[in-house]
Amino acid sequence: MPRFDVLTLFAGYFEPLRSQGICRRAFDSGALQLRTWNPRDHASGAHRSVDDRPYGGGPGMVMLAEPLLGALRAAQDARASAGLGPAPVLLFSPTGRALRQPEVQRLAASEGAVLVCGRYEGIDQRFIDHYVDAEISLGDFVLSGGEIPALALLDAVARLLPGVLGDELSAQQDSFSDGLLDCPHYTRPPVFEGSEVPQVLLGGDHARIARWRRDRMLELSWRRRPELVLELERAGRLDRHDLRLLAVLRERDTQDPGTPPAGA
Ligand code: 9D3
Repeated sequence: MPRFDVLTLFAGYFEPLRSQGICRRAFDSGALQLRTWNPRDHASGAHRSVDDRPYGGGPGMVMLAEPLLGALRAAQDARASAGLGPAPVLLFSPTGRALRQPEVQRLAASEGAVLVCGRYEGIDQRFIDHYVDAEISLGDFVLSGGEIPALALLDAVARLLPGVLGDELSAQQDSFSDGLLDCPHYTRPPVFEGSEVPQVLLGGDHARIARWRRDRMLELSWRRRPELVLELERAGRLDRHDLRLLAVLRERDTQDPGTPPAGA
């Protein structure tokens, strides 16, 4: 049952999580716990500043290390009082490594973590050097702070918790498809604007359907995210049938260089 302690200047971002959708179910059932901590409550001086101008000059403001440390200590003390062991401290930062599903799976099976949400141009490097275990990014685009990445992580964790999705198969399918993009899906009507549903899906041969889906996952992944396929290949996680299809896809690439997969 993971617990997350979030250091943020904007606790309001996390309220919708408690009141809507999958995450609400996770909180209501006690499968997920969340507490926010505001560095401003640990700031000193008449103005309770949480940021200041950067040494060396330049635009923007930098988050002060001391209020962050005050909030971190309060969070860690509360976790210890709740009988939890030391938790990893994860900072959301555009310079971090992109979040991936294996890390989400590890967190869902753990006691949780302390999540630090940065604002402004960044936070004092000394806080990172002394207290942060890992830096996580959501991808190569610029946000105004770490709150939305933290929400994304919490959502990704919540849907993996037992009893939360209601449909345990969906989470299982994640691990089957682990590492590949999903296949296309179809539902009624059988003909939409002249396009039919692939025949194999209407036939009821479940082994054939499973293989078709796996083939489409591999094919789509090879086109759009070849590095994902190469990763599975290197890890020995493609079966004989996968490898045969991959050989066909590679052959196709050499014959039709019109649409080379990026980076393959
Ligand atoms: C001019 C340099 N900027 C980096 C591109 C500074 C900067 C911009 C935005 C520093 C921090 C931020 C706020 N972003 C986050 O805190 C953040 C983030 C993101 O912007 N993109 C993807 N993932 C993340 S995780 C945290």
